[in-house]
Amino acid sequence: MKVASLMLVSFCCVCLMLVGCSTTSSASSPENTAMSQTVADKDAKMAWWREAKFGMFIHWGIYAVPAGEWKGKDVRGPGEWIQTRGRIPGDQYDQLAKQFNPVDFNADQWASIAQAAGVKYIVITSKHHDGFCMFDTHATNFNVVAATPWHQDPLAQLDAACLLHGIRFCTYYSIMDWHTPDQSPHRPSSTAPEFSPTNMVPGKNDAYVAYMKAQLGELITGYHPSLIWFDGGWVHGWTAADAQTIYDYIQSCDPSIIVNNRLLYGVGDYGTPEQHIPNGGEQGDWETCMTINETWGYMSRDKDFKSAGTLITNLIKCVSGGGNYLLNIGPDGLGRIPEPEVQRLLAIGAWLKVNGDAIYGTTGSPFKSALPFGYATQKPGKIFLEITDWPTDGILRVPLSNVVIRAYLLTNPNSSLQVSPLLSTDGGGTQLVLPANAPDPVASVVVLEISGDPQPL
Ligand code: JFZ
Repeated sequence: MKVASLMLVSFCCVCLMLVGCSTTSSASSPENTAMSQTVADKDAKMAWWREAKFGMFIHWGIYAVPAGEWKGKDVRGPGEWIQTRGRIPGDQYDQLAKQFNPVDFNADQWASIAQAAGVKYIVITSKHHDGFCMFDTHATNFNVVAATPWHQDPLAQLDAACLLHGIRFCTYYSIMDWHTPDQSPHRPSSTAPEFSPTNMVPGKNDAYVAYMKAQLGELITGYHPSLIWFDGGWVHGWTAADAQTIYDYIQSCDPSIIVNNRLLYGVGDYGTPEQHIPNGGEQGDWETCMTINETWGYMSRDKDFKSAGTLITNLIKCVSGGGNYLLNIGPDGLGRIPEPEVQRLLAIGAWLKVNGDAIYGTTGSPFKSALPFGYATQKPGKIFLEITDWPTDGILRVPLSNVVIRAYLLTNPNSSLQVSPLLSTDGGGTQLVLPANAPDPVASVVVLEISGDPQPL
């Protein structure tokens, strides 16, 4: 991993010399880009991400300071939306930067928690809709190094810590920007503006795209993200040409960078269902992003945390549907990951430590429909059954016609389970005899070794 990342760095530098990740380079046409990425190119680019299955989203910015409250009142909506939902004028919102002093931030601790949770990549906000930049950028002073008393670059520190902990560093970037002069608020007002959805100021698309390129160039060369997660593309006047220009620019800097689909207009590498897990998955590559409580950015009053069991089941459901799970955390204004979030992450990690073989590097369920007892994933020659409803009669009926070479519990690989084919009068398939008690209270994994491709009934 370290070697790979270092190679990536040197590769990026070489590429910079050759292609010049330059803000002035003109974009190639959309047709060129679409054709220049072959299926094989895309498979190679997506390989690590398809194996990773589990990522950690981090929403962190100066909105963590008000934490969902403005002038003593609760502001509805997620914490990172407080500026528009609270109708906070820019000159007042900007003052939050002066209060952002996260003295408890510890990049190594965050990366250790991510590693213990079993995530393979993190995606952290470099700039959210408020326009505040959480990295050292020369394109605006509205950034964490220049505008806060803290004067540190958390993304640089996390990038380095992720490398040490074997985790891919990736970054989120919002197209909508409530701070740039190139976009105007939905309802401008000096006392109670409503920002979202913004409008591109007529004639300013090129200027804003140049600003984005400048910042993305800084991020790519300085922090070498494996993936860029765009968002907030619902700006009136954001065009397909703008989206394609940004995608092409990123590819020109480093063609190994994965881009999600929220540049909009069908540009990008994978789908991003939000806050739900599509039943049976989606076509192509996809990743469900989800909050661990109700908010993305820290909100002190939001104590509505999903249980560890729900989160583990969600991860299994995503992977069984062929997708990834990107689980969000919202660190507070002092740089602390809230304790209930840490507990849940560690619980998922403990489950993955035992059962990770059924998750990482697998593909989705081979079965034609949902299984009554839980979920399934597969690797060549193996089917993993993640059993969330342990059968009370001790018999697991699997709609599979393959000869099962051997079946065992992942917790006990040396002891085989009794397997017998079911009579066609019983619906056919295979039945397994399970121990009376489930090894895991949330999901226990049975492994079926099979020959040939799965033959689901
Ligand atoms: C967006 C952001 O507005 C939000 O703050 C957070 O960053 C989240 C990950 O993404 O929220 C969205 C984006 C898209 C939809 C809904 C909320 N959508 O497509 O329904």
